[in-house]
Amino acid sequence: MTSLLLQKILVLDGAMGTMIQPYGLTEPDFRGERFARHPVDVGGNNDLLSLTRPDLIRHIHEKYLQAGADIITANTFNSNRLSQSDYQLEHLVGELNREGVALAKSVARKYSTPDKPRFVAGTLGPTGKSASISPDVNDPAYRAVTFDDLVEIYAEQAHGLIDGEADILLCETVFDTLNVKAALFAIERVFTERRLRLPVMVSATITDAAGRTLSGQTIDAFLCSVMHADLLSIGLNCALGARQMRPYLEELSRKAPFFVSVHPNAGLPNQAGGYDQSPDEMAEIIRDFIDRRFVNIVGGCCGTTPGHIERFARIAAGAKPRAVPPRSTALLLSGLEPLTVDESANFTNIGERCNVAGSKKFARLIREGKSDEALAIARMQAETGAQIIDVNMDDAMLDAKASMTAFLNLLASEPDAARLPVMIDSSKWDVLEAGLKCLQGKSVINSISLKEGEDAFLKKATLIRRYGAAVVVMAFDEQGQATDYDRRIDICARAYRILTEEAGFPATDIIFDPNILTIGTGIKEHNNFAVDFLRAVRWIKANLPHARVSGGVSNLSFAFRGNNYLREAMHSVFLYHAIREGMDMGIVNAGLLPVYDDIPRKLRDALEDLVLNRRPDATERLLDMAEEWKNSAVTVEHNILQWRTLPLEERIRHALVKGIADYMETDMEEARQCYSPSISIIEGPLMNAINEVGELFGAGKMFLPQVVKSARVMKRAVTCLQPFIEAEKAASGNMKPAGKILLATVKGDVHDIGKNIVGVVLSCNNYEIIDLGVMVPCEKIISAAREQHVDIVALSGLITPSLDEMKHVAAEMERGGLTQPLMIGGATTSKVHTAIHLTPEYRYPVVHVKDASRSVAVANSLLTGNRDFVTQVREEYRHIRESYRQSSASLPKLDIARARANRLLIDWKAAPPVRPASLGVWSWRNHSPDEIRKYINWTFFFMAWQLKGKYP
Ligand code: THG
Repeated sequence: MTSLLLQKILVLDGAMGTMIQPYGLTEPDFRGERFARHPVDVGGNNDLLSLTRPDLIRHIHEKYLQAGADIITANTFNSNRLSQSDYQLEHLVGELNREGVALAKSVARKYSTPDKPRFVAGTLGPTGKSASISPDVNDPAYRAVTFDDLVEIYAEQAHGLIDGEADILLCETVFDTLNVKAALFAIERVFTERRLRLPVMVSATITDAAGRTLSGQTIDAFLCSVMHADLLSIGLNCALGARQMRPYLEELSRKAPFFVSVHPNAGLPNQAGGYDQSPDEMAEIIRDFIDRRFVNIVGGCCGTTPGHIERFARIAAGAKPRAVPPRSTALLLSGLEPLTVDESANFTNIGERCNVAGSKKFARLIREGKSDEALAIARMQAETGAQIIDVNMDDAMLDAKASMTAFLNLLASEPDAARLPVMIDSSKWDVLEAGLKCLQGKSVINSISLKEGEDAFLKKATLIRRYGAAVVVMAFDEQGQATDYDRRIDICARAYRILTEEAGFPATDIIFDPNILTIGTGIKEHNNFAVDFLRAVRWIKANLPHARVSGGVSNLSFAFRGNNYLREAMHSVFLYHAIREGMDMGIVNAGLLPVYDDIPRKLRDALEDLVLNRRPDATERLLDMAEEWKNSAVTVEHNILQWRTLPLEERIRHALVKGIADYMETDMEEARQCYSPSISIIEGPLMNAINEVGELFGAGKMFLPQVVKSARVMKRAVTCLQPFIEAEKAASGNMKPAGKILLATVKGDVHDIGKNIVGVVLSCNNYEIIDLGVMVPCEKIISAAREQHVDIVALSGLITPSLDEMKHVAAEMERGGLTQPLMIGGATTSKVHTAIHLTPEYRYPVVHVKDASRSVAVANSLLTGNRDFVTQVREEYRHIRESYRQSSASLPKLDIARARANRLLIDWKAAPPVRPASLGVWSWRNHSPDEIRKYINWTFFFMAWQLKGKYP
């Protein structure tokens, strides 16, 4: 495989879902005879067709092989326990994978020649659940699926794919790096168990205008996170069209030490959710990627056909492939963003404050369960210059493992802090491992050592490697802590040898900590501790290539506890020397280090005497001086809080945009003194601020986790105000609710942030909300609507399959004789889709609601029986239908089939996780009004406030 890729560009196949659609399969087709009596619907479960319609799947593979694909993907994208459980078909996972691959293999063999061998990639999709984002707005630490769950799920799938004799494993459409890290972990385990190895490809999907994955990582942070794995290739697929992918592909291409693949959608989705970039158009963009030597493997995702693949194969033939750059010798880490630690980085600060053993305040907050305030400590460190955050939960009074998991999960919801890599600090292996299972970025384990001998050391190192983390190695061995120079360097040298030679650990991912021990204790044996550390740093840097050196700096000054200024000054002096010796990073109280040159000369000299052990009476002299400097400490915390002095509206804005909930209670209390009635605070300053969040998101200046956080702050503000709003309502004697609205995210869809916001906004406006939650089956919606006598039914959905489900609900409401108006909202929904597909199904008003802030106006208009409104909407939708009919009539025949297929995409491969976010670097300034209109129509994000009033 590798030798082939060194010579030429390989061609991957195109979409499966798009090709299945034109067959117009119905429920009985999916069931076949074998599943005729299966208790639940299986329609739309494309992977099942490998068993019930192998003829059809074989035919599609054949088309792609004829078009010239070198690699075809087996029909196994959703053949995992999690996705199949939606159809109660978990027990089929092994068979689906085995048969899916075997089917593809039998066709590939037929087309394989010595000149052009054909390969089958067993594809592993992302599953529908995220291991690093909470689906519950109210509980950011909650996870719908864990790393351990995913490892089992993926191991099962990998076994099936290997049983079917796949040539390659392809983890594609990665929207959450933690999910794919679990997949890679599982695959590695399976390879080890089965004593074999297959090439592994990983392909991520970028879903937002800021160029990030759904879980918030930039593309280079993503690359760092999976660089530990032995990959054949890394690449991008799905959500963005090829054109929008270009800058991210270019970046991957520049940095990735693997082959690079790309298989984009056929352009951006159109108004109806289909893809219509023609083979010619798309081929031009692919040609540019090839000419610029960005890629080694090209293919297609949603909406691409054998026609596309044929064009790509022709361009790829004879073209020069991209050259793979060598691996970096830097230590590369990541949170949501990447961090490079190398000679050019000077010194990397690791924030020490999220440590229950190192900060009384943090320990108290964790013990008392004040997680918001504990998180604020992480954020404060990031703001004051920490580049990595050390987290330590080792406390006798805590369940360290549970606390580590809870805090890291919570930290993931705090984008200002989650931007940074985490250093997981514990003396217990199970705590370290629990931490590794929470972090999508590339983290650092702090620490392991030879304390328990070589076997334990090797075993841990191997696992750390599999999890994809870097490691701090303390200078300890079976005899204990190294305190003198010789033992410090001997232990580090021994550990280095074992790690690099026996564990296959890359030297770049090793960080030595040759023990920063306390000086100035009055004990003579301690006097040379700092000097020995400095010498050890120099030796390690000169003799252990590419390894880094770190240490816990505050340990140095324990003897001067209570005199913070003196301690901080001592740290600065120490670091000044240590950095010159080559120390790369240190655990410090970031933001509290005075500048070396700013330390008064007299004090600095005295500190230097102590640190460098220049005179025997250094400690006494410093103690004499200590009183003088006792209260000089200046805290930085003061500066960070400057925004608190801004006027109220600006503070509210700041809190929402930055996602800071800490002061909401105070600010809302103050707002209530200035605004009356209380609801006007929501309608005024809060809505203004959230609108700005929407605009920033639209402009790519914020990314999803940040927006989610702002939504949480909004919710917190609303919670503060709610009792007052209700009291005011009661006082005004207007207790009668404006109406009763049923909210539900439709079956097959778990997204509810937008729906929850709509719920809040409506209930603030006196509506009684009955929220049925997510994944709500049609029957439940209809029976609840009947039994609870609701006035309006509101459906929400974020992913493409929800469009079909909504159509189903509308039809069933008609059949069930319901009369309530229907409101439609959510990312994939659009006015066009509503007009074309939903209105014809239901005779009562069906209205698409563009964003949460419109929901009140729409609901009011519907319930006050505003005839004009309903007539106007009907009229507008009728127009949309007509012009749509005309435009599709003018399409050439073939395209109609394709357009129809595209509109009805139902499988995951064909469904980007977040449609509107898939706009990429789209800037409205560069496009014609027509394109802009198209953009607007389908850019409905759950908070599409960004577009309000800005466009034609
Ligand atoms: N090497 C490695 N990891 C480490 C250490 C190390 N982790 C823990 C520790 N040492 C580094 N972290 C700290 C954190 C805080 C303090 C010292 C080291 C500290 N805290 C104040 C004190 O104890 O006086 C408490 C201040 C407060 O409560 O606010 O000094 O060496 N690999």
